[in-house]
Amino acid sequence: MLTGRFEDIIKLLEQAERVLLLPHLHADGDALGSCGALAAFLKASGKEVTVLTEEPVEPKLDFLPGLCGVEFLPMEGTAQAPYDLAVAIDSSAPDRLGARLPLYEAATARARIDHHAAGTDFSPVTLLDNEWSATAEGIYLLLHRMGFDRGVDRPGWLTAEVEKAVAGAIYTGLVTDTGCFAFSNVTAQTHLIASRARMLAGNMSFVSHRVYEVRSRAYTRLMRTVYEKMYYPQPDIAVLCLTRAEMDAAGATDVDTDGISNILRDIEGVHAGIFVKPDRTESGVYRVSLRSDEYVNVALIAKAFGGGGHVCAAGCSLFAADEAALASEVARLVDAVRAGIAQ
Ligand SMILES: [Mn+2]
Repeated sequence: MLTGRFEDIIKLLEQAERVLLLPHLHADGDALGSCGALAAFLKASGKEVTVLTEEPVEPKLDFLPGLCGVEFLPMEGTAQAPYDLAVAIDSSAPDRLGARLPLYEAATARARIDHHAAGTDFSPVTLLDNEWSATAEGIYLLLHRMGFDRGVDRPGWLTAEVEKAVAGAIYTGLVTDTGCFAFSNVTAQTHLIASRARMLAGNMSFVSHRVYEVRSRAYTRLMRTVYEKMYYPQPDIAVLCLTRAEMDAAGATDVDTDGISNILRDIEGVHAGIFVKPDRTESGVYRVSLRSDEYVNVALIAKAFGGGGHVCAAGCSLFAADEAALASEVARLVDAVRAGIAQ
C-alpha cells in the first residue's frame, strides 16, 4: 500500500537547490542504486546533490559510481553546511542513518523514500510502498513522473546518457533486493520496470554476476565453518552463530557474511534460517539476520526483538555478556520463530 504522495516529494525536490541523499548503514545495492539514480537525475536537472554513505562502498558494488556517474562519499565527520533537503533512502528507522542522522535533522526539509513495511515514521514527508520490491522501484515511479523514460517527451536537459545512468542504477537496486527477480516480493510491476530499465541501460548481466555470483576468498574460506557449525534446533529451523575468532580466522569481515542467512533458509525442509554474528565493534552485541519462506513472517519476530525488516528477510540484535547468555537469547529467538511457524 502506498503511503504518502508523489506530488509532495516532487515539490520538495523541485524547490531544493542543495540536496543530501542518505542511504542506510551498510548500504546495499538497492540503497545505493536508488541514491545513484535519484542523484544522477537531479544533478542533470541542475541541482547540487551529495550522496553520503556511512562506510565506503563495498567491493561488489564498486561498479555503481561509474555506472551512474555519481560519487558516493563516505562520511568523514566534518561539519557540513545544512542542506535544503535531506532524503533518507531505503531506511526504515532513524538509527539506520547512523552517524549521519544529525545531518539529516539539520536539513531545512526532510523526506524519506522506502519500501519497508515495518518501520518508524521519522520523516515529515514519506513516500513508501511495501509492495515495491525495492526502493528503486519507487524511484523509477517517482522519476517517471518527473520526466524520466518519457521518450521524446523527456525534458531537454535529460540526455540519453543520463537516462542510461539512471536506468542502470535502478536496475541494480531491483536485482539486489529481489535476488535476481526470484523473491516473493517481485510483482508484474517489478518486471515491467526492470524491462524499461534494461531497455535504457543495455546489457546488465554483469550486475547479477557481481552482486550474487562473485564470492570473496574470505567468504569461501568461511563456508567451511558455516557448514560445519550450523545446526537444527528444530527440524525446520537452521541456526548458525559465528564468533569473531571464526570470522578472523577466515579473514572475513561483515560484507563476507552476505548470503549466509539465505543458505540456512534454503536447506530442504527448513522454513527459517537464523544467522547470528558479533557486532563489529560493540562487545556483547550480536547482529541477527532472519530469513524465512512463506510459512513464517520474520518481520514480526524481528520487531518483537527490537529490529525490523521484510516478511521473509528481517534483522534484529541480541545482547549477551557471555556465551551462555547468548545461547539462551538464541533459544528465545528460536522459540519465537517456532511459534511463528506454528501460526
Ligand atoms: Mn531495499
